[in-house]
Amino acid sequence: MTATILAGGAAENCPVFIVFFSQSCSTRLQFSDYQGKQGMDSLDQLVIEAKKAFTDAGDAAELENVKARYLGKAGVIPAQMKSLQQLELKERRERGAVVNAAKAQIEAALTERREALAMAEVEAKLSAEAIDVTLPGRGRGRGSIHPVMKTWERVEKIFGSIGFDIAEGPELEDDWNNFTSLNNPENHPARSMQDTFYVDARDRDGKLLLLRTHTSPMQVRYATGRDIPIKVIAPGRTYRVDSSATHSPMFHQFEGLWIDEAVSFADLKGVYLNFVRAFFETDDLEIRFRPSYFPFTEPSAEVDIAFGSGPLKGRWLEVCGAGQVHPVVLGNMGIDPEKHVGFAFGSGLERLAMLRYGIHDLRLFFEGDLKFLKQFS
Ligand code: 2NL
Repeated sequence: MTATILAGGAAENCPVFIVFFSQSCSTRLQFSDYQGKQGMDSLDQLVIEAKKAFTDAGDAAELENVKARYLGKAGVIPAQMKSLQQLELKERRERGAVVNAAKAQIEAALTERREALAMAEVEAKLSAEAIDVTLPGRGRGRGSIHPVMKTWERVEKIFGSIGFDIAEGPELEDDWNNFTSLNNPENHPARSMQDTFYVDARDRDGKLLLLRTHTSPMQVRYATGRDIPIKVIAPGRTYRVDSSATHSPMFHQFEGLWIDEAVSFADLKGVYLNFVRAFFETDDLEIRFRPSYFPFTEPSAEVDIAFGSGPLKGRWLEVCGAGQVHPVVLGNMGIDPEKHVGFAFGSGLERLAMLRYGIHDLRLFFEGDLKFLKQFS
């Protein structure tokens, strides 16, 4: 317990030292301290000291504690009052008046301090809650179209401009539309659980439903029972059990299908070259076909492009798989392969977006990072 001298008689006519024992309010001031010859002086001293103690109280709770020392039942003023009983009537009157005056002064100081603290509290609250009405609003921020969706829209616009219709279809597919109609053998690895997301539900043949692994089923659905010519593109989400720096389990493709009486590879080349030139906004671009294999086309090709300028200048970039629609597939769509021919192709929308915007990491498309996305607003 520390003893603190709160008020001391620096002047020689003021011999009273008042000692407080710290905080806990166990402080006891002996009323005799304020008695005797220097009665008047020591009561004046008491008032000064009480005023200082009130001023030092930092909040309302502390102030009430301090008040108890002076005005509380066991406080100095009631003790002084009690001591009056020992005095003669005349002296008691005089002394009583002095004690009452001191009490009134202490009470006034207490009231003043209470009001000051209350005011300070209100002011602190007001400034803490202050609203700067001149600050600009936070706003809601403006969204923007995802680069893959921008690419999707661009593809639809370009093919729309040369007379292609746009097919739609479900992402949850059945075996026929996703695999069997497209001449995928029963034991083809694409059908395995390792490559395809199967769903715990079956179609009418008892076969498991699946998340479509390519956009072809939209074209199968579109072409089946439709009059020739057929000229359509099918953009959409596709799913494969694959996740790495270069593969996402969900990605986007678009496919094209053109069936008529005499549609050739030359038409395929013309259509695709027109598309890439429009898409990349340059005619300084070459295209080449390499032999390939798909179960749904025969013959099949990979399509590469090469820019004549820019950062990718001169590099052959694979952008598309294509081919003449397999006669079995035409038959499965209800089209007579003896009368009609045509081509189909498919490209990845992420791949095209990466080439167009110079994006080097596929994962950026799926992370939702605003720093990335805002660049396309
Ligand atoms: C690729 C390869 C291709 C097709 C998709 C197709 C659709 C029907 C009939 C025949 Cl309905 N073929 N689509 C044909 C060849 C290739 O895509 O690598 N895509 C990213």
